[in-house]
Amino acid sequence: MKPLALVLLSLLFCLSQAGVNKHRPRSAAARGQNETTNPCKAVPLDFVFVIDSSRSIRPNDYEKVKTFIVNLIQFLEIGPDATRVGLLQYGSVVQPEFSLNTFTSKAEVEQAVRNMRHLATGTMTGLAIKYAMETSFTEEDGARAAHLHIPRIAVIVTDGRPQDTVEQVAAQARQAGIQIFAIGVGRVDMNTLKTIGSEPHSEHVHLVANFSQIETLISVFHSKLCGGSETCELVDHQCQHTCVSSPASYRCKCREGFILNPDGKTNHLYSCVCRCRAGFTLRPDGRTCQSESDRPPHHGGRVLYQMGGRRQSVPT
Ligand SMILES: *[C@@H]1O[C@H](CO)[C@@H](O)[C@H](O)[C@H]1NC(C)=O
Ligand SMILES: CC(=O)N[C@H]1CO[C@H](CO)[C@@H](O)[C@@H]1O
Repeated sequence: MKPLALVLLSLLFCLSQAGVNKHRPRSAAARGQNETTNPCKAVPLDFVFVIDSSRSIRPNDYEKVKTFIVNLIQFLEIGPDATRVGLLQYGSVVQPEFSLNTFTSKAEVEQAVRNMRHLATGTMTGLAIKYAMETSFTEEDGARAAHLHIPRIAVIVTDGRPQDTVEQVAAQARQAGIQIFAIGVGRVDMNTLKTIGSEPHSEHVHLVANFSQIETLISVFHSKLCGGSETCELVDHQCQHTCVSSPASYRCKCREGFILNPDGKTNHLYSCVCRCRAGFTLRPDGRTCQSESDRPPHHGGRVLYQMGGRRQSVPT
């Protein structure tokens, strides 16, 4: 299909760009200048970092996490009408550092990240996800209204086993429309990461050997958030047939012969129903049309009218 081919092409383009960057490393500042002005197609996001600040992280590793965050935000366009960034860290408790509406510029966010202090306590990952879902992604805390379809993204960085349960709360957060990237560093259990991250896991769940390796994920986020990505890929769009991206939003489209169900969602999906010709009405199943004048046949066979009122006999 054409749109898919386009997406794949732009993804390839972005990946090859990331490859070029790897071979010619530049300073973060130079990268920031280029990537904010140049290749990143700026889809606005509500973007919250959830950072493990437990005791097991050594001080210089904690600095590497900060560097990772600072490098990642370089290719986001940050502003009240563009991408908003929030951050919380967690140990035994959740410590919100700044909300989606705290800062209006990249420089401010960067400064706040550099000023973060290591908590060096426990690993209450479930509690942190709960906080993100119930507080960080609310309109009071600066998230934009759900009907605007601004992608809600949480990036969780953790180095260890949670001391609480994460499975249920993470599922709730994903169901609430938060796309979760789970990044594990070191001896993290891959299955735990998978219970946190969104599907497909190949894109959302990443495990690296140590904190030096976390930088390798920058190119993954670059290709995900820039260039090739469109709103439909960044949100859980819930279209039954096709999702069509527009800047900062999307609409659902139905295949030929179908229209969007005027009643809205059924089973959490923007469902598509058969488009009936004049003189035909939709049957309750949503997939067949029925002539307004026709009476049921007397002998054998039910008569159905499908796909725009074309007549089709089905043997009984
Ligand atoms: C981090 O992991 C990589 C890949 O396994 C390894 O080559 C590197 O030496 C490690 N770095 C540190 C500081 O342990
Ligand atoms: C397109 C663009 O902004 N290119 C710039 C990338 O960064 C280098 C080094 O800072 C500049 O010389 C380019 O003009």
